[in-house]
Amino acid sequence: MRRKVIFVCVSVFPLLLGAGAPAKTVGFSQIGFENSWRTAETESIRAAAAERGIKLAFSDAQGKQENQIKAIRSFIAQKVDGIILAPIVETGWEPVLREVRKAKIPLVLVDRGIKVSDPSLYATLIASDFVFEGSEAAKWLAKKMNGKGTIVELQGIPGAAPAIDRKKGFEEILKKYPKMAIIKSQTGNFNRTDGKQVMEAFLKAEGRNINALFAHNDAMALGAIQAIEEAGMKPGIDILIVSIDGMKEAFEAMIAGKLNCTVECNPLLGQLVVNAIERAMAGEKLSKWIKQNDGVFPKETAVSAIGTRKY
Ligand code: GZL
Repeated sequence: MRRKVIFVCVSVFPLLLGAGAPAKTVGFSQIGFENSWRTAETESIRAAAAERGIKLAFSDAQGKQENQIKAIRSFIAQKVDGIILAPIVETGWEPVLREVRKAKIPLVLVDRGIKVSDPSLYATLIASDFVFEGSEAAKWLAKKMNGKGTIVELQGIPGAAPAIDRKKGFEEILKKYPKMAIIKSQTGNFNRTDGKQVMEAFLKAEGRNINALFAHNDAMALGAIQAIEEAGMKPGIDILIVSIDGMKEAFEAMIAGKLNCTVECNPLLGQLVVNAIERAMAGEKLSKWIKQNDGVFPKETAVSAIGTRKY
C-alpha cells in the first residue's frame, strides 16, 4: 500500500524577519546592598532593562571598589554591548575606564560621579545634585535652630561623591551662621548599624551638648534615632535630626516625631539609565550629567506625602 507522505511546509522566513536584532547585553556593576536605597535603585534598573528587552549581567561588588574593577574587566571579556557603573568612590577608575574605551564599549555612570582627567571616559552621569541636598539640609536646620546651636554629623562612605558633596553643600550654608557649629563628624558608612554605633560615641562624648544631627542618609539617621532613645533622650525633640534620601522609613519616623526633615535623593533611576545606555550604544552623544530632581520633606509634610512614596 502506497504511503501518503504529507509535507508540512513551515516558512521560517517571517520568523527570521520577525526576530529583529538580537537582545543587547549590558553589564551592571552595582556597589552592594548597604541599605534599602541601594535595593530600590537596583530593582528600578533591573525592571527598566527587562522592560526594554535588555539582558543585564549584574555584579554585586559587596562594597569593594576592587570587585567593581574586576566586574568591569569581566564585562569587557564577555564583549557586552554596554556598561552601567555605580562607582563606590570618586577616584581610581582611570585605568579600567581606558580599557573599556579601548574595547569600544559605551559606559554610563549612575548615582555617583567620578574624578577623571578625561571626561570622555564615560558617556554620561545620571545622578542627583548632592551639593543641593546638603545645602537644603543646612538651610532647613538653620531656620529650625534660629541660626545657633551644636551639630554632629554622620558622613557617608569616605571618598564617595554623595558624602563629599553633601558635606560641601551643608558647610557652604553654615558659613552664613557663625553661631552654628559641627562639633563631631565621622563616617557611618551609609548604613544603619554603623550610624547607631557612631551616634552612641557622639552621645558618650557630648551628651546633652548636642542640639542637632545631620545624617548624610536616612539609614544612618534611623540607627542614630535608636542610639538617642537608648541614651534616654527624645530624637526629633532633644536632638533635631535632618537626613537625606527620602526613604519610606524616614517618613514613618517623621510621623512618629523622631525625625524632623528628609531631603529626597530619588533612587528610581532605572528609566533614565536604560534610556541613556541605549542612546550611548546607538552612538548618540549625551550631556555629561543627566540630573535627577529631588524635593525637601519636613516632618509637617510626612502624613500627606507618605502615600505617594514609591521606595
Ligand atoms: C546617592 C547614593 C547614596 C544614598 C545612600 O546617590 O549613592 O548611597 O544616599 C546610598 O543611601 O548608600
